[in-house]
Amino acid sequence: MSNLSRRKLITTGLAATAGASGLAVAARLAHRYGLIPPDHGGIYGAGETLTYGFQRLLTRHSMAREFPRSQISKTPFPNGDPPQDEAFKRLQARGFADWRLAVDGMVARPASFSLAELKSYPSRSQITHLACEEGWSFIAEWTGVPLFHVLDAVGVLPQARYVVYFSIQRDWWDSVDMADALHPQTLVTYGMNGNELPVGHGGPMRLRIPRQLGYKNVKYITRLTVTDSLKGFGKGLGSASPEGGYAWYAGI
Ligand SMILES: Nc1nc2c(c(=O)[nH]1)N[C@H]1C(S)=C(S)[C@@H](COP(=O)(O)O)O[C@H]1N2
Ligand SMILES: [Mo]
Repeated sequence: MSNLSRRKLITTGLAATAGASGLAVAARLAHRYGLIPPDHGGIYGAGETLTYGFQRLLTRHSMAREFPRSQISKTPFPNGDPPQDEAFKRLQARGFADWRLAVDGMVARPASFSLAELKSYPSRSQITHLACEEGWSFIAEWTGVPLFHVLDAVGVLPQARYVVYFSIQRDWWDSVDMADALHPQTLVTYGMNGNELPVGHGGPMRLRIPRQLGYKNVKYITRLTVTDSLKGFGKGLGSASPEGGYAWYAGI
């Protein structure tokens, strides 16, 4: 494939998946994280900046496979029990109307989002595979807001390098680098197979990151922190998982 047609394919493919508003956001983020060619604003302009930024993201970390609807698993397997405490049950009884996703750290405008607010953002649905490190997996349709939209809403500062995410289950927290955080398939997910995300699968919201193993897909997320260093979190290994012997980076 010639460079030109490859570029066209990537740009149109992303336009189709991310949508026009997604591309505008991506252009801003590409600029912010240095994903811009040295000649930007020259003869190439904004379109070239976007292509370069996305090519860097894509070559570092390409798109996870998406499946046709016919491949959706009949019996998805929830791993682990949902939170059993009273606080969670009260939130659940009110349809998670009081659930908040707080976003703080290296951001211009720390904020906290309700489920309804996140649902009002542009959404993306994708049929992808969730693979547990223990050897089982399933395919489901996941719906949510791309994490890059949430990050754009709070204004990530230029020195940011990671996004740390925390669950209401205190043992579960993890982090990704900015390339994964801005990846178009990384979703704050609130829907599954056309319904609300079931509590067994992390409802009301979980991170879906289909290019990494199941355990990076933390359920019941309540807080995101943007940071330039992972040293101050837990044992400084970037996640609870390496503390138990699992890799921080679980790319597939
Ligand atoms: N909060 C929380 N997140 C979690 C887990 C968990 O027990 N609690 N299990 C992880 C593991 S090991 C896997 S494989 C996937 C399983 O996702 P599922 O329950 O939707 O099948 O969720 C991950 N995220
Ligand atoms: Mo897992």
